[in-house]
Amino acid sequence: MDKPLIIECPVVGAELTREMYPYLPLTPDEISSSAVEAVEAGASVIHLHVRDENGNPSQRLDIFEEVTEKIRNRCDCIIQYSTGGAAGTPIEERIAPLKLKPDMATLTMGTIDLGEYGVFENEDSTIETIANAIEANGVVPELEIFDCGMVDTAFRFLKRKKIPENFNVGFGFGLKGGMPADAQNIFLLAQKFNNHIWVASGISKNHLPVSAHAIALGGHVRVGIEDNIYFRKGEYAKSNAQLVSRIVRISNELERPVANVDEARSMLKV
Ligand code: KMH
Ligand code: ZN
Repeated sequence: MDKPLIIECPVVGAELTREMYPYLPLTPDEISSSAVEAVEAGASVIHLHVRDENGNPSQRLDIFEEVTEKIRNRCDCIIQYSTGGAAGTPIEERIAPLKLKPDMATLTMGTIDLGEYGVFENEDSTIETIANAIEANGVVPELEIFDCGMVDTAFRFLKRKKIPENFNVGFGFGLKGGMPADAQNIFLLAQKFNNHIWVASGISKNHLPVSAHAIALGGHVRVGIEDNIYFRKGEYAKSNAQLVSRIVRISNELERPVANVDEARSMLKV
């Protein structure tokens, strides 16, 4: 396949702690360095969460600004802010960093019960508020789909023209409380969104099979510590770059080129 593979890297997320994963980047220097290494390894999109001085998840604009600047000073890449934050983050905080006008931002298409991490609430009114803030700031959304009900919500919003015209789609397979990472689910969603750029992530042990399917089917891959902390069973990944490098190798073996940042920009229209 000739279509270049976009690799998206979620470098830190909101849920992990150092106790759960010893190499977790937490400070602005650590998060930005991990992002730059991931870009050097082949990622073109960085999905960004930030942490406060205590290592807790935060949607503070000043920290997003600091981390973004530190990344931009060292490399060119597409930066996608999280508008999810952590489960329970108030809506005003979730949309606050959009004022910085990142290239992209996430827009989750429904509620999901993440078990011990809490209920990540996205009722219709929340989705609409975030979609409006994304549009008002000229940001490109990635519609996040974690279960099949969210497909219905996405199409309802699209039909009502509540989503900016230019968007891409992110599928998360194998989240606790979400859709299983079965091949038929990947095929189903790939077909549903075959007119759009779709990026698939297999959570934790689902990472490799989901990524291989996405590469083969003409989709794109999200790979990083937010979604999977293991390189192989029982062995932590040392870094985001280590995980990204493996996807680059697999894609090369499958004779699919990896997109550079300029190619990803033109494919995503950001
Ligand atoms: N941390 C999850 C509750 C996003 O970044 O938009 C939400 C999340 C999705 O990570
Ligand atoms: Zn996230």
